[in-house]
Amino acid sequence: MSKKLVEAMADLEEDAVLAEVKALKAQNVPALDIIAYLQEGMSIVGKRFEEKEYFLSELIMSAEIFNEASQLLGGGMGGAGSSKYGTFVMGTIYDDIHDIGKNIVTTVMSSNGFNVIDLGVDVPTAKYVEAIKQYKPKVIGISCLLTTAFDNIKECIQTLEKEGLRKDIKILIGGGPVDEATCKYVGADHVCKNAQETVEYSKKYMGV
Ligand code: B12
Repeated sequence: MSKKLVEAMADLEEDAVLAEVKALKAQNVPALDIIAYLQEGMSIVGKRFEEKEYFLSELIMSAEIFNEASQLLGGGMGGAGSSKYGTFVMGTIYDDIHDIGKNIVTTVMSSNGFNVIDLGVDVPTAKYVEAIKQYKPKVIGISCLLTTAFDNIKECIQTLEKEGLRKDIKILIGGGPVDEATCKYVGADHVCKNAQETVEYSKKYMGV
């Protein structure tokens, strides 16, 4: 556990974060472990924002530092792998523009051999419907960081059911505040806490 990296991320100490990421990388610490430390630091940023110790400017800064740090990891998270498994359609639900976690998951899924279709952020239900008809994915992912957007996921999944598109696909959800109760509430199949879990679940489901 790199307490130093978690704390530097939480305190928004950009230089210290980048130096620690470089040091961990030099020690061959796996990129996904480094991401997990950064993610933990980001949860502390979130808590401080909730407690009004941080404001929107700090949230924006945290996103910039996180993105810079993950660029240092670059190839470590895997580049575009050859797609030997099924298709995975991924997006952030409408009204939500958080995309750091979504981008990590799509990068890691792609480098693990899935054909990834990234629909971006603030994705309306119609775009999921269109993508499922066009790409026929086996698994779809919906990212959501805002509790106020949980009902949007529910609406999206209900629409997929009405359109007859739900039965052959598994729907994964993820993002900071999403948990088992959310999963049940919105009618998804599974909640994943990180990218590796998403890869493992998808491989298992697709019989890989
Ligand atoms: C950075 C950040 C921002 C940045 C986002 C930049 C960007 N490009 O994404 C900016 C500044 C834009 C932002 C804006 C806002 N934010 Co904000 N933000 C955060 C923060 C601090 C970190 C999120 C993050 O990137 N974490 C790091 C990544 C790596 O983790 P992750 O997203 O959880 O992803 C991992 C897993 O969850 C999983 N995963 C993620 N998605 C998926 C999807 C699938 C399918 C699967 C399988 C797995 C998976 O894999 C990922 C990798 O391990 C969180 C705090 C938190 N605890 O999450 C608040 C937080 C999410 N934000 C919050 C709020 C309130 C807002 C604003 C409303 C603030 C405002 N007043 O304007 C706006 C909303 C804008 C909008 N309409 O979306 C609240 C939400 C509270 C709530 N109850 O809903 C939080 C929780 C902070 C807090 N504690 O108050 N935010």
